[in-house]
Amino acid sequence: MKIVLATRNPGKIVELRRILDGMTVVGLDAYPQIEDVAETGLTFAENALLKAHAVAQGSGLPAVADDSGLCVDALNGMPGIFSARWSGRHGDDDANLDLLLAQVSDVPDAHRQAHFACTAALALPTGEEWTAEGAIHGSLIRARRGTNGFGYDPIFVPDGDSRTTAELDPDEKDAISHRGKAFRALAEIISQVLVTSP
Ligand code: ITT
Repeated sequence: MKIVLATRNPGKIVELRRILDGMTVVGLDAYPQIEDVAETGLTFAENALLKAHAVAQGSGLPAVADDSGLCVDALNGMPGIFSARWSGRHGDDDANLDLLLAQVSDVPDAHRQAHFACTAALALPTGEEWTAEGAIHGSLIRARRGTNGFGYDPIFVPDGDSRTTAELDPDEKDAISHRGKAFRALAEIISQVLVTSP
């Protein structure tokens, strides 16, 4: 049984193919007729389910989606669900990161805590749905370090490490990341659901 990855973010696609290794996953590029879904929800779970359902309906196959973001304590949890479009340009990682760094420039080192959050969603063409969540806690540095990963990785240092998530090897990031945790939990659900599906 094939599963469609309901994301157009190239950084996520690379990570999800690694984390869901062993499952037959196809990208959205195989379904050019499926249009982008407006992320109108107010939570990661609502947006992840919106994306997964749209792609399950459009493809006729089980679909998995991820809604994720960086939640900064000093900004009351923002950018949160707006992480991909924080600068006003959806998916402009550089502009989003620069704006966030400027916004927290006056925040002292002791108060720069943040976490990445992810809700992973599975939807079937029948309308059934499941979700799983993951988070990773850490703090923000003041200038980019590292070239791995994507998005805000160059300024996020996980608790217990001195490297940014952009300085971790891909496998190291997957082992502790919000996305790794959420999708490993969802993978167990996927295995059970797809085995018992007609
Ligand atoms: P899709 O909706 O097509 O999946 P998207 O990029 O719009 O792609 P989201 O709405 O879930 O996805 O936004 C996720 C944003 O959160 C992403 O663009 C980054 O800015 C940030 N983000 C999420 N996970 C991250 C990670 O592992 N490392 C760095 N930044 C991350």
